Amino acid sequence: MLKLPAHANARVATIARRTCLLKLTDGEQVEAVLRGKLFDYDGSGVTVGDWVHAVADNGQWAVEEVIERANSYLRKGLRREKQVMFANADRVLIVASLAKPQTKIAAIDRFLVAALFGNVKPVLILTKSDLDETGARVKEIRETYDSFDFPIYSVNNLTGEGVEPLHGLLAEGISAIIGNSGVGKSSLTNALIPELELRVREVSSWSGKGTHTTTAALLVPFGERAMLIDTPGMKSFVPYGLTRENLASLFPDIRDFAAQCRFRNCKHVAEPDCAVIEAIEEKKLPQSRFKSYQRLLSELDEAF
Ligand SMILES: Nc1nc2c(ncn2[C@@H]2O[C@H](COP(=O)(O)OP(=O)(O)O)[C@@H](O)[C@H]2O)c(=O)[nH]1
Ligand SMILES: [Mg+2]
Ligand SMILES: [Zn+2]
Repeated sequence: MLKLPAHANARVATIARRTCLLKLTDGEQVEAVLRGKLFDYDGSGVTVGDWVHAVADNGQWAVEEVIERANSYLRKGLRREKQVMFANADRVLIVASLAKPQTKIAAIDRFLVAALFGNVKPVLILTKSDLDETGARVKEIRETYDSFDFPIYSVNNLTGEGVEPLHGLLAEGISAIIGNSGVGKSSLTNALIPELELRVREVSSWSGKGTHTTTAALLVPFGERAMLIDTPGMKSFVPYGLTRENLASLFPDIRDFAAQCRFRNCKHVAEPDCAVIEAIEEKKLPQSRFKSYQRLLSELDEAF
């Protein structure tokens, strides 16, 4: 669990431009303005989950300082800009559906790369287990991430089957939920925390008050010591901050084989004694993982 930094007295629950909703450490929720110097904090502004130091002057709260982030979850915006979706989460639940729609390994890998890049612990949640009757897809996904040590859960949100073990995981700290639209994120949160819908509405109704409807994430408390960060729905996700150099370290399974290639600068295409190609042929490395890696590599900005 991430600790409360010294002199932080509030956490950002949601944000709409220059105002945000703060959750004070005493539990109270207040609206606060941001000081101008914070509009561009860390290249993209203050985000949900940020610990801040806020002061009240004549009943008007203002955020004076953002405390250095312990971790952050980044995506690339449409103009290739950095977007910090949330910060300081104890874990990110990557939600993927087994069928209707079947989430591709490539999509899971994108969310996973962002988690590894930002130092947020990933948890994989496979929904719609009822639609994977033979269990073939669950098996395939478990095998794909065999060399990783993150937990994988499979759930049926409609009956609640498989949801129970998640309660223990979410009981403490901050859990963020991420995943493409339609995979069952809302259904999962409803199954997990029935009162959450109302809480989310309370927070989002605040952000709706502004002239600009927010697309920011929402942080909502539940239980005794836990909070959930609900992220807005999205069709596609592009991780931010990837370079030719760091991408390999974000695919540790591939990197381990690549270290054994004959050539140091092996591209794993047609070089002799390529340990990566060998590993794929021997089914020690899933082809899908290598495809994800190559796809992300091909998407890197020319500037890098
Ligand atoms: N069969 C089945 N359908 C599900 C399950 N979870 C969600 N759904 C359905 O999938 C659709 C999208 O779910 P929703 O929670 O809105 O997805 P979100 O966009 O990620 O929030 C809805 O029609 C849900 O009823 C599940 O475990 N099994
Ligand atoms: Mg939803
Ligand atoms: Zn190679």
